[in-house]
Amino acid sequence: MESNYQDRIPNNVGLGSNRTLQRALEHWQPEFLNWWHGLGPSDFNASSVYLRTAISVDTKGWATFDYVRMPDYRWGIFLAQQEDDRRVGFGDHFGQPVWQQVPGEHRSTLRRLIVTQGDTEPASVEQQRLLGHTAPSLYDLRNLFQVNVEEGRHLWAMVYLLHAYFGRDGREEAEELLERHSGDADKPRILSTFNEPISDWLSFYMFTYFTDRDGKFQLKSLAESSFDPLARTCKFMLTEEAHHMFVGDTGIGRVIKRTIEVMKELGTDDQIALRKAGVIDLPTIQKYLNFWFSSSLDLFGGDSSSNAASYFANGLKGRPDEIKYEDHIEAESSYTLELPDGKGGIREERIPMRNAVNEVVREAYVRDCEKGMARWNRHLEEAGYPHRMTLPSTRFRRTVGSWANVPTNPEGKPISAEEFNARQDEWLPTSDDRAYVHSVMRGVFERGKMAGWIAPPERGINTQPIDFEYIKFH
Ligand code: BYC
Ligand code: FE
Ligand code: FE
Repeated sequence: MESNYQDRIPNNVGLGSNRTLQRALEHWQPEFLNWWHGLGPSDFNASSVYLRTAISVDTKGWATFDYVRMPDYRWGIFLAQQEDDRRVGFGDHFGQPVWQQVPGEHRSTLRRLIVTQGDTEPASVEQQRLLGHTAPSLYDLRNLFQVNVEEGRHLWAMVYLLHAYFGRDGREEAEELLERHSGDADKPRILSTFNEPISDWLSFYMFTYFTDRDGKFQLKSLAESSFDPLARTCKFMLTEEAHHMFVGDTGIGRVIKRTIEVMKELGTDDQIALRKAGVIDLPTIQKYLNFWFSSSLDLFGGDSSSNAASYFANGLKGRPDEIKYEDHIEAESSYTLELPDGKGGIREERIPMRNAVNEVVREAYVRDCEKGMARWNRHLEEAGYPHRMTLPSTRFRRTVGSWANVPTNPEGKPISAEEFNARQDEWLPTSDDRAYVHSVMRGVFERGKMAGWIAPPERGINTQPIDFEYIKFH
């Protein structure tokens, strides 16, 4: 299908030839813009931002860079190219042709998966809406807004599916995606992490590293779906996701790098001295990491899940990179879970592999998270410091699954609730830590200047220099 960039809603789905759908989406568009103005980035809507925009899906030319006012961003509907003769890749229908329409018996389940995915996208924009005021540089401010407009586009992607394939129910769900709000007492966002405030840039980098990475794994799982339009939508979304995780990965790396520089200058790792010098000490960074990693682990769902088993059996949602697995049916296979034994120890239990899909995906996620650790720890090693950043155990501070509300230490050893309460200030950000981190967050809006708590990036965006005018204020 041709990309049509001139339409009011840029798309490669032939929207112009489906008047009913086009009209429905054109009706939703002002509601989206209304939401953007009310709950999107605060105050910077008149500024020109050096942004990339998706204009087509071919590998070379999908993005163009230009100055754009965010409300004028061309939020479009783009699906990856349809594969010829694509077949169901896993589960009970393995090998059958994929579906171009929603099978009646899977309608409500698919709708729920799409709504859950769609709900996270505007949620993250809401969570990040005030961060612009405290951006450490124009480069970072631009990256924040790039992430925000693309999460807005991801919402469009899910809303397109709801409108195009789910009739009136779908249209109602699309409205509700703009009615639930992050942290709202009455109508919160669906998944836990998306109701946590992101009120400082250290949290933003942790979120883009850990939570956008959940996005990567969930999108990869949905990209395997037998419902082909969903698979193609998610495949294209993944190309945008890489930059979001890059922002987190390099952001955390730059914070650590700056702290090391000041540790060297001062010849100390003393927290009080480092805080006096305006940088974020390593134990505080580790606490933020513990918080966002453990929260993001919950997003994979229960470790033993009959939902996950039926998604897999029915071909609705698979495993990332399904092709790498030997057995695509998994009807006979099993998986060993480590569970709390209720007496302060750990016991093993074998469960059917299909019920363990959430856990299998979570494991792959943890391995992916470790890559950043290795990069950040290289900075520490090269600087000659023994300190290392570590991922806490997947049992630590969980609120979903078998380990939910089982107190453990960061190494995953079950401990008493008293011990957890007594020691949690060593493991998770305290109100003092948060107050300190907030105190160093002050907007730096001069070209090429960088806040004192973070090192400059190694290079700019799209081969531009680091001191490029990434934002023009008006
Ligand atoms: N918070 O059977 P279970 C992204 C619910 S991030 C609250 O284990 P299942 C992005 C669960 O819904 C990717 N509730 O669940 C990143 C279920 O509810 P019901 C988002 C939770 O279904 C950054 C119940 O607990 N995409 O794109 O196997 C910026 C039983 O659980 C939570 C998706 O999530 C939680 N953390 O797995 C922007 C993909 N966890 O049925 C964007 C779509 C579980 O009892 N969603 N529950 O009412 C799914 O595939 C699944 O819904 C889940 C849960 C993987 C989330
Ligand atoms: Fe997204
Ligand atoms: Fe993202």
